Amino acid sequence: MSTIKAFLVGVETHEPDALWEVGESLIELAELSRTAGLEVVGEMSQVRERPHTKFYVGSGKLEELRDQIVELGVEVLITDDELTPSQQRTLEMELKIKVMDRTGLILDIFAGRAQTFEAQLQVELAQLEYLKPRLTKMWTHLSRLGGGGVGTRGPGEKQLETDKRLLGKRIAFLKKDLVKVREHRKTQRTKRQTIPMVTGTLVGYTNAGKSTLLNALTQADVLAEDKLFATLDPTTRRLKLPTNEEILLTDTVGFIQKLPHQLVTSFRATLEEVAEADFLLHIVDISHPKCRSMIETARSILEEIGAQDKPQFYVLNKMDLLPRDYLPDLTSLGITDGMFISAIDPNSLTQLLERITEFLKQFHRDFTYRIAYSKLDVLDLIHKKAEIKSIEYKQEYVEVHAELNGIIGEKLMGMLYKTS
Ligand SMILES: Nc1nc2c(ncn2[C@@H]2O[C@H](COP(=O)(O)OP(=O)(O)OP(=O)(O)O)[C@@H](O)[C@H]2O)c(=O)[nH]1
Ligand SMILES: [Mg+2]
Repeated sequence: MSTIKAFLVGVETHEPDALWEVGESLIELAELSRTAGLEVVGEMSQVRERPHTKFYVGSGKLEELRDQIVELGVEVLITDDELTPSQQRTLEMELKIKVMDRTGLILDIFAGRAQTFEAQLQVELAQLEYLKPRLTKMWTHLSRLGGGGVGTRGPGEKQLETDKRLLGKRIAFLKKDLVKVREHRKTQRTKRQTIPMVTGTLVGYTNAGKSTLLNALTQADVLAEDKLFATLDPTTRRLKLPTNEEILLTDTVGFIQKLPHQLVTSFRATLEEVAEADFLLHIVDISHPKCRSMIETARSILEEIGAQDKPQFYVLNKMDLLPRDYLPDLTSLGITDGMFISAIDPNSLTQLLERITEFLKQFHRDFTYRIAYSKLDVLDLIHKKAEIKSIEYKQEYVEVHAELNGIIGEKLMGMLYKTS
């Protein structure tokens, strides 16, 4: 099978506190390209104050690019930043090959990965939103390539009107469908919550090992592989802690720098699950040279979805790949609660469970319940969820002093005094 030859190009701007240098960002772009099935044959970068408004790179670099494209037989050029529709069109006209940007590439990977109906709708919506402003340009572009006059209302122009209308219709249709799917999921989630449980979400940079960890902890059967964005759809599994308490853990889509805003918008519902969890397990590939930037990127995405203040426990994964006797300093990474593990080492998993239990204990509180004899089912739940300090059987009710997670404690209280 012959693969498509891709050439990568990036621009380094002089932002004072940039997290990613262009070289590192291009390494990641190469991984994304391979994930999308492309063969990377070369790359080039340029330091500029900002990307060139017409060509993304300067005109001198453009000439170099032209030479490289011929020499290496490049079929597609991929830029490390999102291009404006007109930059993309101009580059295609100048270089006479297909030009894609980082956003288009990520959308492509997502499209190939979406498994559930909801994820498929979300990806298609993001793709169409991305395409919408480009459609106009595409047609003028094509009519120009075909030698047709620009500015006259030729067949291309009419076609464009039709396509734009169809696109608008499809977008509206997808949005409606998504509302329905989400309502259904919300009902499912509420159902799940009838037995109160603490919920945690695995978050972190793509390829950090989130799915591997969920699989190892809960024998879930989630696809984990050495590719970016292996997971798109959230998966929730029960996890039993050493105290016998059961919690719910959700694995979800990974983060990346320059995450396309179209995806953040259309995946908002998936990301909201992150925001609704009681706590986060932030997974980091600690063996990665850019782990510090990955942590910062994940933090800023968490902020964007309003989850920055959730209690967070850091799981510093892949310690087996670190040099012997070397552990990075956690305080310099801004981490207070965290632990080094290797998701492929069962011993470190046992220790991790103990640490998670300990971490969750900080949210424990003392509760006093007075339980009418007609509500003994709640007493049953308290037995399962709490450490019982004392229990007294009085004439009218059972009085229980117990220590348990504050969120669960409140939920149980609600069940007890619900009038219906
Ligand atoms: N050496 C080593 N490899 C690991 C460890 N944990 C995960 N991996 C590997 O890292 C790769 C990525 O793991 P995943 O679990 O798919 O990562 P993820 O965070 O779910 O990634 P996305 O779904 O893409 O966001 C896989 O090839 C795993 O086998 C570890 O502790 N040590
Ligand atoms: Mg995954």
